[in-house]
Amino acid sequence: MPETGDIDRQIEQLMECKALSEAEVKTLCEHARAILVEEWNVQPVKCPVTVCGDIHGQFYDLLELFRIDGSSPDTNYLFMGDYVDRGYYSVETVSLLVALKVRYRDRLTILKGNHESRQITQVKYGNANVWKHFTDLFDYLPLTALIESQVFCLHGGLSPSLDTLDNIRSLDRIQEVPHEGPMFNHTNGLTLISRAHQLFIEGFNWCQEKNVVTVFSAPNY
Ligand SMILES: [Mn+2]
Repeated sequence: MPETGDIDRQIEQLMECKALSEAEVKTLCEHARAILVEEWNVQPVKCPVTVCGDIHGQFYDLLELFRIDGSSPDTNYLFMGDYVDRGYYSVETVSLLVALKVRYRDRLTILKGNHESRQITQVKYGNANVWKHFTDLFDYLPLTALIESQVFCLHGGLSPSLDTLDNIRSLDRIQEVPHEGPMFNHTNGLTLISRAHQLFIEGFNWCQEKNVVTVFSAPNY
């Protein structure tokens, strides 16, 4: 693991929206991979936690989120994917979240979104090596999280072929999880599914008789 001083300096720099060097990104991604490989397809998360939707490179809206709800690590965060693309600051945004993950692994959970993949991401991160370091790391991001065994969180939705959390636990990690099935909450003793991916101007939307909430955290998208 990195020297605390080094990673703290990097976080400070990233909070000013200044990108890391290629060498720093390489090391950071190596440290992050060692942490993420230990995490689960259904990563357990404890309360209290603030759950966030798509950020899409909107770095200053991410800072605003930290301002409103408390900075990391004082507030625990769960991000449900889509850190990159579309906004101006994809590299800075994903670098900051990964650096925070490396520094405060138990305080921050970062899930995989559909943009965290080689095929989908449009950003080339300024430099082919930096792009490779990040996209190689994305393979290790957990697919879903489970808050206090009750609130199931994921980026998009569920495949109809998945009925239980154990189905997901047994998945090969490098996979997208599409649409959801209505019996899922009841069968798994869940109270709520929380997902991102879909734009709602208000930032969130309830559906399926309040069994599902969509969270979208990129304002003025
Ligand atoms: Mn998405």
